[in-house]
Amino acid sequence: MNQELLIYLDGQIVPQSQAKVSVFDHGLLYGDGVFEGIRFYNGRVFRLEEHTRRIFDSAKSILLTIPLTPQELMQATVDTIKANGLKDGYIRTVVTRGTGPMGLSPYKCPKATVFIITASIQLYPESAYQTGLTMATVATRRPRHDILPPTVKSLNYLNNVMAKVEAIQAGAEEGLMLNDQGLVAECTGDNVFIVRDGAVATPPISAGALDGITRKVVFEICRELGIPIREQEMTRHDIFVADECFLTGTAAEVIAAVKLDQRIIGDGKPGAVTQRIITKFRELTQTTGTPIYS
Ligand code: PXG
Repeated sequence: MNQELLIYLDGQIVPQSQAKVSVFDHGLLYGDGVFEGIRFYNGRVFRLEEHTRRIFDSAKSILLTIPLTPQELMQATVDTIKANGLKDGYIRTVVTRGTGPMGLSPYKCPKATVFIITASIQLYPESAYQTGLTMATVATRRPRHDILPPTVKSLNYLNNVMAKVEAIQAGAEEGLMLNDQGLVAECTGDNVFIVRDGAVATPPISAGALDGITRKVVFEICRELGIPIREQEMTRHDIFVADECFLTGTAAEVIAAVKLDQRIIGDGKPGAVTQRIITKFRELTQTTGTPIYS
């Protein structure tokens, strides 16, 4: 029998079967809320401060008050992992607008709902890291900043979900998303990078990418390894003709992408620069982060 997970819900740690939110919660009724996906490795939460900062930034952008300080939210996160006795896994922190009457107005929702799920995570099989992923460009575009800001990690993920559906229907593992200009923005839940002539490039946030935490870590790694890295506007063509391509995200970590729309990228295998970055990334995840059991 599966042991019940313990969940943080509005200040208490409760068994999964009791972790319920109202059908009147505006997070459910309108997708009105924000979230984070975080990982912990080897007893340490990876980049907890950065994820916490980002959820507070997302909340500020949508005028949502998180009823905890950043410090309290970080403590609640660590406490939830501890309660479950986990060493490696995934965290989903969600802050919704809370319960209120029908109607869009958030001003009638007196208090945000906060919950934190910590669970073990099904990784991509190691073989996916050895062979790389295939991608298809999807018809669904990343929304403009004046439509649904792609920088806000909100509960409104239908754009990404539909893009993922298209990618799967096209027989690919990931969907490449363009912005309204036809420039590369990102994938459905990952940032995208290319390598050409030894230099790494990724689209700017303004192109419709989430300001990914893993993306930031890759900038740090490249600077440390002396690999040139820059933000650059990018078209599908730039990916077709790249020497290497890789994706970054909390769930996917750093993973090569070897095909886009039936064009083989480079020699069709994870490239040397990608491999160096993956090695360094794994070292960081295993040795740095906020200790859970100290
Ligand atoms: N772009 C989008 C649209 C994302 O949702 C990333 C890029 C990568 O950002 P980070 O900060 O994780 O490097 C994300 C992150 C899931 C899941 O359950 C999705 C994400 C993170 C964790 C889990 O599919 N998205």
